[in-house]
Amino acid sequence: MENIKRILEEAESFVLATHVNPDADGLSSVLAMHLVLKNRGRRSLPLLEERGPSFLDFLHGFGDLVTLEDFRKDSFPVEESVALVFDLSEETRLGEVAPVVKAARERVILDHHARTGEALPGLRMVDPRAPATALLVYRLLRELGWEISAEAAENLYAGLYSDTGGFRFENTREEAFRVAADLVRLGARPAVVGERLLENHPPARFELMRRVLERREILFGGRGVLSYLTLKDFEETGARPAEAEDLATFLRSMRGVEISAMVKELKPGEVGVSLRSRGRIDVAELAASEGGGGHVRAAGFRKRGLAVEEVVSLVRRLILASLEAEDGD
Ligand SMILES: [Mn+2]
Repeated sequence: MENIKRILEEAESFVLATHVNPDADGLSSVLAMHLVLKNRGRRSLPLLEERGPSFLDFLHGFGDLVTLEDFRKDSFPVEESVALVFDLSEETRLGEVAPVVKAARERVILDHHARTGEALPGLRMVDPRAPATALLVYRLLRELGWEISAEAAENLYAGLYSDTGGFRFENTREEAFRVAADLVRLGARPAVVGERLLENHPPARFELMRRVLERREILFGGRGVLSYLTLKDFEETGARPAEAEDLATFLRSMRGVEISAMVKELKPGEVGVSLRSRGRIDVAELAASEGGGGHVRAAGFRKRGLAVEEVVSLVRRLILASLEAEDGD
């Protein structure tokens, strides 16, 4: 911690990065730190592989994000900078941004995931018990005694709110509420963040939901549920697969469901599967048996070279087998 504090206090310029397909926690951590650094007169480059997702465009500083495509190497002293990396520990999760992060003179990694792959080299502030990386950013800023503006506070609140599922997941402990209260005191607006995160879906998503509901298959007397989307669905609705991201969670929300699955055709020859459980069935184990991974309640895997219907059959068998096994316990 002392090393990390010293580096942050001494460095003049910073490259900020998060994982590919950034979520509210990763992006809010980047942008909160970016605003704080700017306020302190430091140079900060919040760098993304691609344009940030539009559903997060309410985060303060969103317009400062730089995509790799727009990044001009000669305009920023990367080799003299410190790279701050948020919400990931593995180099592969950085995607195309990895070479820039590795070119920095030092790296500081803030993360709350249990590491699975090869670690990105650098100083680490990692706490798998922390509900969000945004909370680690808050801890670090408090340790440094740096001012957190209302805008930075609202970003951090959005990350914390999102990764705790609106303060309802098991990772929500006392500290999450204490930090949230302090962020609100500093100027974060819960109603604004809640509305932007929960009630701001593109119309195309509702057409996807209609199709998902129409095709839902109830298994094992309502203890399992399964649905699917094809590339044609995404083409016809104009929605991207990212907009179907949490539909497996949506299916799990039906009373009595213990395990849910969404099968999505991502590109020709590639099908993704999202699995959700209420906790009695370990979907990380199920996903691992198919070469994927995740957590007990949320996991996934990908299949190449199989048609959507074939993957649907495979997932149906997996769900039925896991519910039968659980019945036998
Ligand atoms: Mn996170």
